[in-house]
Amino acid sequence: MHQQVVIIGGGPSGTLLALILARANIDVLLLEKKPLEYVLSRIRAGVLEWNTVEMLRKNGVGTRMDKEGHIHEGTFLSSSNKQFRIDFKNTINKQVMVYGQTEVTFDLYEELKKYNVKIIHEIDDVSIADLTEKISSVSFKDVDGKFNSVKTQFVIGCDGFHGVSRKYIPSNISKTFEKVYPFGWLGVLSDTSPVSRELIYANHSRGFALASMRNENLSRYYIQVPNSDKVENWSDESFWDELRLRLPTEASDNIEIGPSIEKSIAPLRSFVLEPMRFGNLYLAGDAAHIVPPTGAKGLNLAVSDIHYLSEAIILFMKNKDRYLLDTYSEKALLRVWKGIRFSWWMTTLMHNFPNQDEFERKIQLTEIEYLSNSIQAQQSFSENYVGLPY
Ligand code: RFL
Ligand code: PHB
Repeated sequence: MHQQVVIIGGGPSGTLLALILARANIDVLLLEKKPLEYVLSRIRAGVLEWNTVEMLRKNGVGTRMDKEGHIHEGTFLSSSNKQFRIDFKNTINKQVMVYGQTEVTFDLYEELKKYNVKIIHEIDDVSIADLTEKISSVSFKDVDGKFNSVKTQFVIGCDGFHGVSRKYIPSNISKTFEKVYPFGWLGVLSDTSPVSRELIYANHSRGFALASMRNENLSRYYIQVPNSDKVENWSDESFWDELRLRLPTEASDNIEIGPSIEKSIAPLRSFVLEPMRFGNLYLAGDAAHIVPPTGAKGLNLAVSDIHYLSEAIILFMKNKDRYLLDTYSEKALLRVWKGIRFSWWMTTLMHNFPNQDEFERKIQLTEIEYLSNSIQAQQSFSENYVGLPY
């Protein structure tokens, strides 16, 4: 088998790239480890930067998002049970879209059907060879246990943080940067109406909490928990009790509670691998970098990688011009690091750190108070949250 491009991983970055390339008449094979139903049931991100919205629209996957998604012109932050609002529209005349990653992924898979893109699910044991030759090869085991090998000009690693493709960037030419935070997020999805019309990021001495949503009848909440905690330790009742304590009073007084339909713990980590390319292998999204979810940047950084990478592959296929391919890693990383910085800053600002001393706590509260009163600080927050330009 021969393909112009083989993409490993069918999450948002892999499917978006497959769609953009297919629309440019480039021959793509998409390999995904999990069954489609599993991929489509993962509950993840909820906030899309405006650049992400435009990328989806431009590639024919904006219709349902524009109908069912919700535009937010601001967000609430709180500390010590008092909330204030940062207005994206007033500060920088921009906005974000609240539309679940689950929905984005569904729309991408639906659209891919129109372009006859070859997608193979439930593959395993992927290995890559000949990355510095003109033609490379990708081998994998299919669902029937049969081994396959595909020759290709481009291998794209979109297989997330636990994927295999990152390991093919040799350690003598690469460097990793990592920060593991001493807490995780316990997330709950519930068929209840959201407590607030916009998100609330709450700093509280008991730990961080986030009130988010998917639509009028579906809420998504998170609370900070220690890394050692387990989902089994949290009944629905204990989750709601803890959430109520951490959210600002005007929200917690009105919260609607109900049974959880999903409950999981995600660890928090910042991670970057440099460079994002070796020979014919290019990495994009979580395969190359991870952010803590506090700034809502992960999915959005995956989309900006795909913006740069798709332009580079299309330019090469059209004109044999390698310039954008050769500068992809550098260009993508410049934006990635800004997302890494913002999500680290927001995580540090909003969470309760074990062993945090009184001085550090005072600084944290002072920074939140500064943010609540300074239009300049709010402009900088908005600019980063809504998404820096490509
Ligand atoms: P994904 O989504 O992890 O997809 C990778 C795909 O590769 C497959 N795979 C393999 N396939 C073939 N062979 C192998 N060896 C493979 N190994 C893995 C996997 O099955 C999977 O289908 O990476 P991608 O596409 O780069 O997308 C990244 C985003 O999913 C991620 O950054 C976001 O979900 C992060 N994130 C958020 N991002 C935002 O922009 N806004 C948010 O509000 C936001 N909230 C969140 C989040 C992530 C969270 N968790 C669970 C970590 C909230 C949470 C709680
Ligand atoms: C979510 O709705 O899942 C969500 C929203 C904002 C974040 C992280 C997660 O910063």
